[in-house]
Amino acid sequence: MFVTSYIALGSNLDEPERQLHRANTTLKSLPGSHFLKASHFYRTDPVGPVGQPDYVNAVVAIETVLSPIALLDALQAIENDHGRVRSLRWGARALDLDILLYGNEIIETERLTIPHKEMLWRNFVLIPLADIALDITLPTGQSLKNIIQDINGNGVERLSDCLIMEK
Ligand code: A4P
Ligand code: MG
Repeated sequence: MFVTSYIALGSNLDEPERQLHRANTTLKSLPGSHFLKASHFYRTDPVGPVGQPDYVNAVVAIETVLSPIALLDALQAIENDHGRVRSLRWGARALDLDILLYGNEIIETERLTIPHKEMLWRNFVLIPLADIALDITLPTGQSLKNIIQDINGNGVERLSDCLIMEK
């Protein structure tokens, strides 16, 4: 059975916009999955260690038959393919792919926390998510419309002019 999942993309190294375009292309051929929508791209102020470059962030929606762990494995393989080196927590990276939501599931395991643990207070996640999923309700029962009302857009600047809508 297909489950809709939202994936956050972030990059602040090695031409971030190109990293995100390339990641979108790869996500379009993810096994057992259909690519549904992609948000605009946003230039965002870095959160975490100071002195790192600005990020480019986006969110995509897919539907997939992959289990949450199989999806995480596939996303980490894509990150590795983009030359991602895991070092400092929240440090600079060529590509970060986080699973924000997986259907209506709440998951708390060693390798996975879904909904993503930081998503509710990160404007660089919520603003692109709202581009493509403004009407969703989170597994916690909160509507994205309500959550987004309390979010300011400081440090988040839209880069691209057109949404990529597929299917
Ligand atoms: N993990 C648990 N839950 C998930 C999930 N829902 N999706 C585990 C993906 N992974 C999940 O992640 C560490 C481990 O988290 C994984 O092995 C997986 O089992 P990681 O990507 O290797 O390390 P990380 O990204 O450095 O850590 P973390 O805590 O995931 O960082 P974040 O939250 O991704 O933050 N500022 C701006 N403006 N834009 C950004 O995109 N991103 C970060 C990274 C910091 N500052 C930023 C941005
Ligand atoms: Mg991550």
